[in-house]
Amino acid sequence: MYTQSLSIPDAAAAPPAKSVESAHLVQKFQSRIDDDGRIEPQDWMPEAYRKTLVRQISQHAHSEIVGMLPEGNWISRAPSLKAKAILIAKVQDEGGHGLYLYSAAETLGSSRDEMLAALHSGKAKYSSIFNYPALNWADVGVIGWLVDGAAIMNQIPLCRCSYGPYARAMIRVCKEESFHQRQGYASLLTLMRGTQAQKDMVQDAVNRWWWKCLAMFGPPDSDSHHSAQAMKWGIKRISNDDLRQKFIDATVPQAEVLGVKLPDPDLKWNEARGHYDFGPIDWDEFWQTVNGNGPLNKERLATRVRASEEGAWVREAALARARKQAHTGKEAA
Ligand code: FAQ
Repeated sequence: MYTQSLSIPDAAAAPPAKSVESAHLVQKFQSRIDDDGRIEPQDWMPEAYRKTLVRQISQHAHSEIVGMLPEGNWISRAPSLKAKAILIAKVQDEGGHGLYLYSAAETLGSSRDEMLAALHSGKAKYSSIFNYPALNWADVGVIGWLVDGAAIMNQIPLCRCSYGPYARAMIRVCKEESFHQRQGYASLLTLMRGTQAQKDMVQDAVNRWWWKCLAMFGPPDSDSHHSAQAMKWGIKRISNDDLRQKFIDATVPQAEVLGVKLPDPDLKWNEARGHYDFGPIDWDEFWQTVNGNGPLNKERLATRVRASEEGAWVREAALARARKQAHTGKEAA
């Protein structure tokens, strides 16, 4: 259902992998990447490259749609009509990002049904960050400022990813994420000009989200088992640790303008390195969350499964209509 995948031979019909992945094809493929060219859906690619992309793009798509939940929860409680309209648009954009990304992954021969089944069964991952609760209105601003801010930092290099459909999808996603980050920051600026209780609310939200945002970039380079190959294939352009550092360096001055304190006693400018030093990240907590044991993993997944079940009739109706239109079209021709 819904697949837009191009005609890619299935595994049974394809010749044995070793003969297909001849040294010549591999070399041609790698040279194109080394020359900063793009790989398109109809091009030959190693099976491992295809699998890596399906894994990363589908995880990314799942993150976008699960990522709608923490802020979506606040739409009915937004403090003004304007704030509500902005939040609806923002959450809707995240759903759109999921759509572009599932479509990009489908060009690699994976159907959306397969990818969603992997999400619903708990087999597929999505970003750790969305397993934490948005407790008050300041959390919504902090998600925009820090979570979208971290997402952009990670995603801008993906606009130059070697796989064409993913790279092109990321260009539009990044433009929209940039608006998301600004609206979050603007909302926090408003709160920081308000009462002491509002300022405290912002500080509390920053305290709870800061470290989780740093972990979004993935494990340290030394523990990142996919990074080396993904860099060679031009999927990743900047490593997890380097992106994390870029995010910290960019965010510290923004926190100063806002008037909040980032909750890290070790955070200080290192003149020799030309970067901010920062304290240790709790990787045990990160892996607990990635492996399904974060505060809201079960709730988030249950909400997605329920939404899918409750929306089944819409998908069936859309398919029935498409079939009817195709049939009517044939008769008219
Ligand atoms: N959460 O070897 P690496 C957003 C897993 S979008 C969960 O370093 P890789 C927009 C990783 O999958 C946010 N799992 O892996 C928004 C792998 O496990 P596997 C999502 C994580 O792929 C904002 C294992 O750890 N963005 O926020 C995480 O080279 C606001 C080893 O790691 C993307 O997905 C994590 N944080 O690098 C929406 C961007 N980190 O698969 C709503 C695209 C790592 O072997 C509201 N993805 N893991 O079982 C990427 O750039 C990469 O996949 C990384 C991980 C950087 C996430």
